[in-house]
Amino acid sequence: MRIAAVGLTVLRMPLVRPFETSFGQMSARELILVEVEDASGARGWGECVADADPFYSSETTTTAWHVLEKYLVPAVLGRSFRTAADLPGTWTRVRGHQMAKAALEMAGWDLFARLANRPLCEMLGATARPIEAGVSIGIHPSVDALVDRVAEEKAAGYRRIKIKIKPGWDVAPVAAIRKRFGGIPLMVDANAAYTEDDAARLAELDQFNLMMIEQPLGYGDLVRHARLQTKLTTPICLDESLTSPDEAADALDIGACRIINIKPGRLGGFTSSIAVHDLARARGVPLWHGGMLETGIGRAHNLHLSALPGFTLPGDVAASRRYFIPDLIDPPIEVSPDGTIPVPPGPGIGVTPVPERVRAARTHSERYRA
Ligand code: OSB
Ligand code: MG
Repeated sequence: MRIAAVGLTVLRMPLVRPFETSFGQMSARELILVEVEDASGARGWGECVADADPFYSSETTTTAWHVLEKYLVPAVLGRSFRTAADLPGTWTRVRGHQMAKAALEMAGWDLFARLANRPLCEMLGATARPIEAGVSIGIHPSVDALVDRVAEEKAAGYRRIKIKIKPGWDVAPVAAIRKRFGGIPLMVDANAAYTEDDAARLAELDQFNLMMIEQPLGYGDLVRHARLQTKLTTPICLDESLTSPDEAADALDIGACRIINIKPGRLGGFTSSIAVHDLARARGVPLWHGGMLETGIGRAHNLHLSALPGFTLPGDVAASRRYFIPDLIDPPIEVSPDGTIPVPPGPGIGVTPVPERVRAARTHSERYRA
């Protein structure tokens, strides 16, 4: 495939309800939609998961735009590729900026799979299968409101509940959920809100038999996570800390985590995500697919990657309507009553953005030609 043009569009989409984590509250999602076009006019799409603010990671929509426009898009424009796996080789000089890199690589994968007339999951080495879906529930104003929300999500069929925690919102909400719903598959995500001094507090969570605690400590704290894991029976899962296959290998080598969350945006794309997948699978480490409040475009990408066999735990791959009504795609991603989501069938990611909805959400747009 020869990349003849790349389009970048900044979109701002209101969230159905605010989403609160230890790093703050979000009421809208800002994102960059990436479109790559080959000489025949075929197109592929990707979604950059960097947010307006550098709170989950250091990247923002603005930094991603800068790096895409100045470095990544020029690296691929006018060039021919045998496979989308060769795109990252053109930008090895660019350090960091994983989300910007991932968005362009993933758009390239969609185009590559469409040109081959095959579903993306097959190009990634997977076979389509129903994907087990879990939900991520934000911090709520009260424990009662949270418990009501868990009841709704359970009724929708989701196979695992994750709640966001932070100091002062941890043991009480978990205890309330266990009391009301018994031994449901339950986990917590701290988004780096604790320090090693909180080890005793975190160990109080051990009594609740959680599947895991996600990213309790800072993003650079691999050694501290390893020390913390020796004090907890609950497995630690890393999210923010792992931005490359080497970091994932280091984390496993030193015992900083027992479970890994894969997000292609955080890891710099599918090629790097597959490397982490293969590493974790070879070592018998459970994996699941994380989420970044994606629209249907990013969500479809995530479902295709989730079909790889190493994804053994339910992922944050929920229905579009939990975040956006309407979604960018039509029909939206829906969850089945059994708590699974089908991989969208058809060539590529299997879905395309609805042009009027892109126009309605667009704040800025550019097109670059070879
Ligand atoms: O830590 O997994 C996270 C959303 C935005 C940023 C970080 C995270 C999240 C979520 C939501 O937990 C996952 C989703 O449902 O998309
Ligand atoms: Mg997380």
